Amino acid sequence: QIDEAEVVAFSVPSYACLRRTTLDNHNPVLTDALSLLAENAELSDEDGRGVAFRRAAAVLKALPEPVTGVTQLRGLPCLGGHSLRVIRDILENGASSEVEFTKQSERFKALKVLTDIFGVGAKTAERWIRDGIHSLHQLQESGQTLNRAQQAGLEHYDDLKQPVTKAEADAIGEIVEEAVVSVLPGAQITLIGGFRRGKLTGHDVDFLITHPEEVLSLQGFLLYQKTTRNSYLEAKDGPARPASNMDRFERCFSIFKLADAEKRGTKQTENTPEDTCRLAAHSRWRAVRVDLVVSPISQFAFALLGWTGSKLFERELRRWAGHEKAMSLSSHALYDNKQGRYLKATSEEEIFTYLGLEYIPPSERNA
Ligand code: 8DG
Ligand code: MN
Ligand code: MN
Repeated sequence: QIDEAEVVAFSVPSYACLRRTTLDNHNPVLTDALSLLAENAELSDEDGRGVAFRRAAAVLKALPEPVTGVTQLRGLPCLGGHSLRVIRDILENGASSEVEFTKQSERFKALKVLTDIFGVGAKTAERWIRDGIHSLHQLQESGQTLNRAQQAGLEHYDDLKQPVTKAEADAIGEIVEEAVVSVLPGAQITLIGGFRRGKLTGHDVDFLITHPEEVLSLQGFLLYQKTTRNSYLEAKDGPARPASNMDRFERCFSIFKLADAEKRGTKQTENTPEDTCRLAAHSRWRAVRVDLVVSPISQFAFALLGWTGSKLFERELRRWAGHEKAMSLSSHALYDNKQGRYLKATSEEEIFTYLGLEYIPPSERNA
């Protein structure tokens, strides 16, 4: 009964970094469906399809109101035939047969369960599935050798599946801050990732630390840690300078031991065997995924922009920089290919300006 001419036509720029995407999503059913297909593609080593579904979902997240008919989508970018078919299916039949089929499929369910283990990627899960392993129980029975990360991931599986709250993120922030400042007076620690974008829960907590001269001592708090050295060396005047102890480590993907709220005032100590056998019912702490990123002050703005996300927003920023500005953006630096030099910045705003973009605050980077 609605005249087609009256149907609201949405207009959305094709790069996610030109859009303001808040957490106020008016089309969660559609975006959840497309995100699930993206996830399935990513888990199946089809990254191209994964990105296509992520881009389509991001366009719908940017719409100012719920979509009621496919005619409203005319002229929108990033909506390929496949995504449109899924959207039409949901708008007309209430559900997408492809999404429902995928959700029910043994393969997808197994890939999900296995890659939900910290330290297990799609490749490993794929190999295990080929060996007939579809569940945690089957994995434990199989005698597969697990690396240290996977052992820790399996041990803390249930904890790590629980979303992390903002209160927990803040509690960890205080502990990390205290540890950092005790070795490095004056160091800055910033909450990044989803919490910086205003999310109320996350799958982990991400921090940016600027910048250590020493390795941080968080030993008593970490149940697992893998640090990666900073391999980035600015090659601006010829040969790379040797790495100083300033960038001793760049990232630490860890599992953090967070005491229950009522216990938090008291100092934590080394793990005891008793801790490891704690009963869930009497738990006095929980495991939380924590990512620590360390950057020297000269790279702070790039690290901040590069680790705040969302993942798609970051990807789109780099695509914009490369394709539209002939610049290379990373979480360390911005290189201008035409001028043949690095562009220095001390704030995110400056980087947006170099890129010829309007500044988008973190809360509007939820593409
Ligand atoms: P969530 O934890 O609330 O579920 O979501 P999130 O905070 O948005 O996702 P995340 O997986 O914790 O990632 C946070 C940001 O970190 C995101 O922008 C992507 C970025 N990031 C990684 N890995 C890497 C990496 O290896 N290099 C760089 N430069 N950035 C990365 O997750
Ligand atoms: Mn995160
Ligand atoms: Mn993270």
